[in-house]
Amino acid sequence: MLLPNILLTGTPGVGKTTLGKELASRSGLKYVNVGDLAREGQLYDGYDEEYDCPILDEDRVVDELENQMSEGGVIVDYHGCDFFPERWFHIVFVLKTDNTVLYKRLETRGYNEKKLKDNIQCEIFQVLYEEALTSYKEEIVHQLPSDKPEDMEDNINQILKWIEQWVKDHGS
Ligand code: DAT
Repeated sequence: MLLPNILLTGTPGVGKTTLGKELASRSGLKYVNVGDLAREGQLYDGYDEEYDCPILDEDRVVDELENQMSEGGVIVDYHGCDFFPERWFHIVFVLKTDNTVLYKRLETRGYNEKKLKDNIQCEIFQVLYEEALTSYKEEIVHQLPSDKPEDMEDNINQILKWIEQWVKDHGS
């Protein structure tokens, strides 16, 4: 059976991992966290001193994922989206969280002042939404609210319906 590939993107802390894992368990699609994949395979290209984190080797990430993406049925989670091949994704969801709510979530994570400020600005200026709009066809890019548990439930139900329809439309 043909299954769609879904991209979940947005500022760190908006709820991509929480939504992605729950969606995978309820849809049967496979969940891939690009941050974890990079860590496991050490898919890095240098170190960013300013942000105190390794720099993702985007080409190696793409190579690593190519086979399973061409098979379909993958949910990809990452706080960036401009380096994936456009053809990979059938739909793109950009999660969005109220600044005050996001600030509290990131504070709980123990982010330092600079990292907190940068991520909140990233959310205020809708950086990931803009990146998604310039990287994919506008009609496949959707913003989803991710402030409270009910939002996640609504998002999951909406995406499950979309998957069901996609499968019907694309035959078996
Ligand atoms: P991300 O993967 O985007 O970095 P996450 O899934 O790790 O984000 O979520 C960050 C925190 O926010 C985590 O403690 C779970 C919580 N969270 C996620 N989605 C939520 C929602 N819709 N309502 C309330 N809390 C949520």
